[in-house]
Amino acid sequence: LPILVYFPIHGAKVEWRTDVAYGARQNVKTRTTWNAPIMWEGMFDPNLYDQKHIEGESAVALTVFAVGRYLDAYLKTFLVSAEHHFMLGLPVTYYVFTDMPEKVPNIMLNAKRRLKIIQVQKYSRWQDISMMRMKTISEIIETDIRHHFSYVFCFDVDQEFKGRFGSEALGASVALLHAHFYNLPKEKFTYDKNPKSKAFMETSDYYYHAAIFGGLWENVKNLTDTCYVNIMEDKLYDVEALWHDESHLNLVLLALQTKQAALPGVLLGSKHCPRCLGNNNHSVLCYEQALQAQPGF
Ligand code: 2GW
Ligand code: MN
Repeated sequence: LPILVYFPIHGAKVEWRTDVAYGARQNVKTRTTWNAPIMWEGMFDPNLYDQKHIEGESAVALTVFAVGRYLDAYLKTFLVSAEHHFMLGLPVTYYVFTDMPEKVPNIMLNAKRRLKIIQVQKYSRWQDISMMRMKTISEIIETDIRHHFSYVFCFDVDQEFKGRFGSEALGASVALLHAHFYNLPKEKFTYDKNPKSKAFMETSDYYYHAAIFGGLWENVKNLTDTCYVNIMEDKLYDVEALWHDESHLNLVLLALQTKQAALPGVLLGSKHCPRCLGNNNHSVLCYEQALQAQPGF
């Protein structure tokens, strides 16, 4: 399976073992056209990465949401399998977001690993449960993660680790090629195609799966901020991207790839905004106020 694409930005360097890659498999793209490494199963030497990151004590935060029935259905399997496969040997803290903190299972954790439970509301629409993760992740990076960790990875809970997911994934910005689309022609990619949505895009090189993304906290903060602002901007106009947060993620990764990412904290603004009416005060507060008026949110 395709694993991860790193976006080498901010001058980050990733060591690369092409000898292993070419020995193991032929005809596999290991670089994007903008020169980001594409990491495939079996093409790297885990010891090289582990040596560097265990010595450097690279600390990793993992965010996962288990709201409503997803808690009983998936959380235990996710966490137990992560303890077998995710960043073994490194300090890891799981940030579990749920509406039912008392129901989070008790898991035996390896040394240097912790679990924090944070209560969140349960949005009535599942699309909002999924999309509003962007806001919550941005907030927890700001208030907590950035003070303790260099890296943060954000996961869907309906997943089980079946093999190593280790320090080779510690790139500056990391995204996952969608397993369903990685071998399909671009025309099949399900980007948002509604010009009214902030997630609208025509074409790109890959279709990314929002079930896993991560990197240095600064980059994940920028990414989640931008997605959140675009999601809220859509709400003001009463549109929703085809695949929700995943559509927004794909747009932001395209922007990153072409170095046109919206800067952190830059709000797109709207002269139609009911709060500021285009008087240059447009901020996240506008969205909060507008949303209170939306039924069912
Ligand atoms: C989601 C859909 C339908 C009903 C319930 C939920 C739900 C999601 C829920 O009741 N509780 C909950 O905690 N979630 C969280 O949102 C959970 O962490 C879950 O993994 C995540 C995304 O929902 P999920 O896994 O059902 O969506 P997928 O697997 O169809 O995923 C892709 O598309 C989504 C947007 O439609 C997201 O972008 C997701 O990241 C993608 O993998
Ligand atoms: Mn999922």
